[in-house]
Amino acid sequence: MGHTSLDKIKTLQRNPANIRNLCILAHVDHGKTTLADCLVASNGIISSRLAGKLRYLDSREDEQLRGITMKSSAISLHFSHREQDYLLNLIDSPGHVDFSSEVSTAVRLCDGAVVVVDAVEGVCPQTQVVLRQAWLENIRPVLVINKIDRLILELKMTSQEAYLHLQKILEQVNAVTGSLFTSKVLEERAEKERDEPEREASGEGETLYDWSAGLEEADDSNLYFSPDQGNVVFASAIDGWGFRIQQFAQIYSERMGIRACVLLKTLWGDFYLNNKTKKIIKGAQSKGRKPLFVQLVLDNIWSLYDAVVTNRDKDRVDKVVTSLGVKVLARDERHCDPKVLLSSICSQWLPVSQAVLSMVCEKLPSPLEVSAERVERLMSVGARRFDSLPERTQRLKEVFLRCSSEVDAPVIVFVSKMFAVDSKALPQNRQRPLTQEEIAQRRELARQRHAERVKAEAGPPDDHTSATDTDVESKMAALEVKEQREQKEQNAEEEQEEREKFVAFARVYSGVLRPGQRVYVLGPKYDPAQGLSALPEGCDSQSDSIPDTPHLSLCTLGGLYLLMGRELEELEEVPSGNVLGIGGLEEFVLKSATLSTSPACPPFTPLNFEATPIVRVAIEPRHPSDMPRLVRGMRLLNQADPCAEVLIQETGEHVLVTAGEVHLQRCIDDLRQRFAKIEMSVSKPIIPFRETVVRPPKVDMVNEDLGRQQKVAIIHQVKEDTSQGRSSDSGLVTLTTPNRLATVSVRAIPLPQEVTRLLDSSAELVRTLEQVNMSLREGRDLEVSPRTMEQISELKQRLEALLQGHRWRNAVDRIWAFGPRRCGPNILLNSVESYSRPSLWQCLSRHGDRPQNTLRDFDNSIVSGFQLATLAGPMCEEPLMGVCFSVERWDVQTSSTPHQDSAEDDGVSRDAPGDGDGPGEAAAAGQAKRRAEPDCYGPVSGQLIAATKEACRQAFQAQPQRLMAAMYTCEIMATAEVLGRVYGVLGKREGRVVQEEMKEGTDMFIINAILPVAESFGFADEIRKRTSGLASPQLVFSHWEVISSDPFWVPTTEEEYLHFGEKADSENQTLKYMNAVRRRKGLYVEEKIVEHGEKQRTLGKNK
Ligand SMILES: Nc1nc2c(ncn2[C@@H]2O[C@H](COP(=O)(O)OP(=O)(O)OP(=O)(O)O)[C@@H](O)[C@H]2O)c(=O)[nH]1
Ligand SMILES: [Mg+2]
Repeated sequence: MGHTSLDKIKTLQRNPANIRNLCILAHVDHGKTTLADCLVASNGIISSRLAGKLRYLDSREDEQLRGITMKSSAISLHFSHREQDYLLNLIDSPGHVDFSSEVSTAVRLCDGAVVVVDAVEGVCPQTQVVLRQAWLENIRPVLVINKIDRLILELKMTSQEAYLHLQKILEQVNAVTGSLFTSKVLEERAEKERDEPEREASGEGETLYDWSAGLEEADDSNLYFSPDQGNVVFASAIDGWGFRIQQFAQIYSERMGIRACVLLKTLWGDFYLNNKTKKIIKGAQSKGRKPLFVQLVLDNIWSLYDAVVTNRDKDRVDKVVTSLGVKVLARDERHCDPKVLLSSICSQWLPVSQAVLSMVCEKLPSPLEVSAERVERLMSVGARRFDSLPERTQRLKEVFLRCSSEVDAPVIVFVSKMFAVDSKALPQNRQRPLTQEEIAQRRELARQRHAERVKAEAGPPDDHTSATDTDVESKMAALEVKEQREQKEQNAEEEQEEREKFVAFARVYSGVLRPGQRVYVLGPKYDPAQGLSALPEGCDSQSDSIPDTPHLSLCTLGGLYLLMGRELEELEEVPSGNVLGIGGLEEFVLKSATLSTSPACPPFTPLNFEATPIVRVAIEPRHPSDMPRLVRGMRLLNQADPCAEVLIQETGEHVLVTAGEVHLQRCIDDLRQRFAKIEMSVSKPIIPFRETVVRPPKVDMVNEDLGRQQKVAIIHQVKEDTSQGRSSDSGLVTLTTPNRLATVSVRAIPLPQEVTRLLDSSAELVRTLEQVNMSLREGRDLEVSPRTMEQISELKQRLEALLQGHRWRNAVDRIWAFGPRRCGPNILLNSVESYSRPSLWQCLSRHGDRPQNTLRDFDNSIVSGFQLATLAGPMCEEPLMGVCFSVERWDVQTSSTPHQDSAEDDGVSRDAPGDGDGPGEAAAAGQAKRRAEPDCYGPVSGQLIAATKEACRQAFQAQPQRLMAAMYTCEIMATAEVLGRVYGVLGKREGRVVQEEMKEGTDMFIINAILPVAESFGFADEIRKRTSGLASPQLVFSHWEVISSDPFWVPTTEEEYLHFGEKADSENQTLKYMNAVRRRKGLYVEEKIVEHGEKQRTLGKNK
């Protein structure tokens, strides 16, 4: 097939029934880009000889160097199938975990996905993740089992073994899909039951729970991958072949005279061919016969590989070539690499592009077939219910479903990411080829000139010719001047426009998009109800100005582009159902957005990101004067990457947060070479920690029971004790505000681990709960889906179940707030006896029977103080985690005249222990002034915030403090020989092996391990080096873990003195971590650099 013309694609874009938007998903290195190459080659964009070697869609230099894809990129292909022309908008996605956010951006724009699985490695962690992502976005997957050549050449399996192996892989994939399906069905069933609670409440007798009931009813026939359904391709992308069993069913039905539909049903499965009767019979395995699939399909492929690659048997090759009717070029035949001949034969016999693309056309839905369920899910942001959206918004669902390109259809577009392109790469800036006319004009001039010269040489010129000559000369001169001018203009423009241009990666869901069109940009928090009421009736996106509406702005679209891998082509219009690039949005869209001409359109639900950005580095320019360029560069980077975050920390550092080491490297390269173009220094990765408290230990450092021993000396024993506010033994800290009007007593209690984990994983839900409460307080009812309500009540129940024991009696109802940022894994508990405030869970009770408690004045100040205290702890100003602050006393005096006499016994801590934070000092300074002017403390609320914060910090310090480290999980696949070395590297880096098992059918071991993030830098590289590239781990953030050693530990018992000596200067890992953070943040670090110099010298000599 030749290169498809742009006009052809434009025509195809208008027929949504024949458009397929699809992405290729898989675990890293399973061959997505190689497969994409084969598909691209089928359109003549690259040569089919280079398909698989070029990796055309990996257009970045570092992608080619590292051999992994780092961004998703799209290309539009044309394919003819059953006399119909199809347009395929194909998106290749990366498989490396660090870039899984790129997968999310790709999946959102598609209706279907090609899931690729390596035939040797089978289902890997990212395979599961991408299947889940496809499932969450409601897009239909088809399967390609790739790299089957490895079974033949690498694992040297027989065709029979390969068949069993392939069967197993298929089972694995289906098991993943099955579990996703089951959980969904059960969820729906639970929802249905919730919708009918009344009936059940009045139900006669007891209802028996039969959880499988929903499963039986649900239709799962289309769900699973099965070769006879036509949604599985067996392939080797690198050798260019691939097939569905349909192809073989067709061939053999003609050859053997068996109906194709019968063959189709039996080609994959436990069937064999009885040679005598020529009948297909079940039970191949029990009778020890070759299954049909082996006999009719695999054996052919195996013998081809045998003839061409293994034995290089020329006669047999010739025979095969003739029997298959393929043409082989002589140079392929003579080529020293047998793979060349192989792929030349295979790509004609069973072209992989044909198999995959026909499967895509048949099995993946067109934009017209988008399901109502998917539309509703896209349109209902967060906790909002679809049916609570305004009427006009709900009507848009029809528009979605119709995918209409009519004139009056509103435009709806979703931008899933912004990507940077060199401005020179934009079609309008590209050096365009000369048009035919221009070429003709130039040719004519050159010809004339030549003719003149010849004439001039031949004889003296007469008047006539000289006139022509000058004429031509002047024309040429004019042309040259014009060219020069153009060139100059272009250069000036280039200099000015050297910047990167952003193109939005988007899809049109309805209407027709045109360049220069004006559309609304809807931010993620835009509320259509609010927008509709704010905008006057006749006002639409074409109006010049619109009333100020929150999260809504107007913009004019720049150019529209067809995405062709590395190139962009300009388009005059893009009808509904297509994936495209949009220029001119950089000022309006940060990372993703919804565009529409109708203010009734809701913003689409945010993308599901699987990766948590965790690796952070501080960046500064080499030359301080480059700072503005760095800031601009970082802003651009933030826009260009769906997952990277840039922020300026309180300390003034410019910080870049990325998903992992590879991602970090890519971001830094981008910053250096594209966005900032300056020299800069990058700090070592900043490792995040959390601060927490634990129960006092029962044993000392040498595992002796603390109760039985006498403390020998308490020299270093928490010195601050004396300097603190009224802190009793049990850790209750009481502070009074400087104006002595309010007093709070706070105690810090460690939360049970499960509670912390639950809160950490439910942050989103807690945030929703907070929003609901906020709106209740403001007196309006937020429409929340029953599902969310159910989740909230479930959270409450689980908390109740986890918080047992007398200490936690009624604790869940007494929760005052979560923090930091109102949704973190710390709890503020109301234990003030005289204060019963409205419960956090009041949204759960029905409207009528909500208790009418009111908030005390300054309730919010306590919450704010708590938020501040949990945001940065006293150990090294990292956020807290798993701490409960129980407020046991809170008195507010209403009198506005402060009590002057008792200033001396004021309980406020004056010397806040070593953390030099603002409020403590402010309070001290305040006190000095106080006598002079009684009203100098500022608003009471502010004082109370400071006092609460300080009380929380001191209460925290009164407990045994610990750091929590972020942990990665990683799955390492390694062969038995290198297993020992993998363990060695893991051990050195304080990793723990959780599980180790052998992968069936291979000699690979799969090791599951946990590794602290702090020790992970360079881990992947080290493993790769130590195992000569055989093991390659992928690190995924997993959880937070308390580091058991106490950073403030000093020996106190006799045993400890015996073991560690008085100085106890053995290594304290936690202290090291803590001091490293403090040093980085410019906080005071208590360190003795040299102590007893002579002694150390003697030690050194003796060594
Ligand atoms: N033996 C064999 N190797 C293959 C096949 N397909 C791809 N490969 C090789 O597998 C490696 C990875 O291929 P890619 O296409 O880059 O894999 P990918 O899935 O795009 O990788 P990421 O984009 O980084 O996730 C390359 O070295 C390919 O040559 C195949 O069918 N057989
Ligand atoms: Mg790739």
